[in-house]
Amino acid sequence: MGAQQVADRFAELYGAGPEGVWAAPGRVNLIGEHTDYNDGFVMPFALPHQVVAAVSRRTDGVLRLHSADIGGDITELRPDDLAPGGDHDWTAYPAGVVWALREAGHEITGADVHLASTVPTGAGLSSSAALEVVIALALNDLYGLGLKGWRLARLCQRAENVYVGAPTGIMDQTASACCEAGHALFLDTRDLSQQQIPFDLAARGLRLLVVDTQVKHAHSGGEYGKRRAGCEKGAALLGVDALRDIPYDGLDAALARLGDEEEVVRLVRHVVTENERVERTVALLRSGDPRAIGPVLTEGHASLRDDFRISCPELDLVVDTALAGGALGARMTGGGFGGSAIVLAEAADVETLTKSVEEAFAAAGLTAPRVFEAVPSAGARRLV
Ligand code: GAF
Repeated sequence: MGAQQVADRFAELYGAGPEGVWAAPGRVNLIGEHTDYNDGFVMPFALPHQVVAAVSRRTDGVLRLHSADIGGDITELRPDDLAPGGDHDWTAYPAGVVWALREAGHEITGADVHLASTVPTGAGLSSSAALEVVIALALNDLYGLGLKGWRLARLCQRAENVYVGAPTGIMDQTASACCEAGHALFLDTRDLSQQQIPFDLAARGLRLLVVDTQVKHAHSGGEYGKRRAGCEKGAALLGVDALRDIPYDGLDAALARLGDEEEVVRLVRHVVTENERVERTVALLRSGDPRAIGPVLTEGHASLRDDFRISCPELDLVVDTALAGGALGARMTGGGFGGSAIVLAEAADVETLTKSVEEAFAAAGLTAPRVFEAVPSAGARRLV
């Protein structure tokens, strides 16, 4: 989606060109799932798929929103009237960002916005975080708010948690705001410290495929919140601030203390082992051995499927088919209950693996999956 195209459509809709055009990407999480709201480690990278927004300021307390993907009329809102709760459509994400910025004391007197997105929605690739971040960045630049990186991400997370009502962590917004091309972002969600880890699979003859199962998911539904509440219960029972505080070598002792709290035991085991998998992945990439992360990804899938219980038959089918076809590793990515899986493979095997996953879906009578190669791309930025 070109910046010029989005700017031209903005001019048609609003009668004059925009003050600027911004972009924010979706993400794939390489490893570190459901660790972010436990103060743990995550390792996402940005996709080339992005939300592009043409934006101008207004001074009359009106917020006008239009999306090329949804079509229809311009939605007109008054920032003074915005309040959390209620039924939401896509406009809740940009409106939530305006609400969160104003709540934080920033004076936003209105805006005209036209958006176009190439991030698949409901596919576990953070289309909503990309939408929040692009609006926050545009308003930040236009209104001179001085917000950057994780500060911007925190405001977007607040929009999602409080205004939209989805109890998600900080990973997706930080990924969209802070990722760099050719790198994965090693993020400590406790202090939000970041390290950009070089992640150029193509140079090593490897590919990372994303397989969108087309099973739609949503985080405002109850299951995500239940897992989060279960993790918080585990931390409380173990007397720690967050499950991050349980060291990997203290896991057995911690589980023994949880006794017959079976569900909590499974959740705690996932989070503690997943944090260790992120650290192992970082170490392997640093030592220049990207092939060796394959089995770590696959272990992560087993933990999400068996302990965290957030996979689904379609995601398992992708993982099982890919591994049977010789993939180096595979796992679901994102919040779960549908969405996408990732497959690490030798470049030479990509065609055969893609075909075998497509055939497995057809044989099971499922909607055809969407398969594409994930190339670590740039984070949010101003285009024009
Ligand atoms: C979703 C959430 F938005 C993230 O915060 C994170 O918890 C993820 O699920 C699971 O790792 O994408």
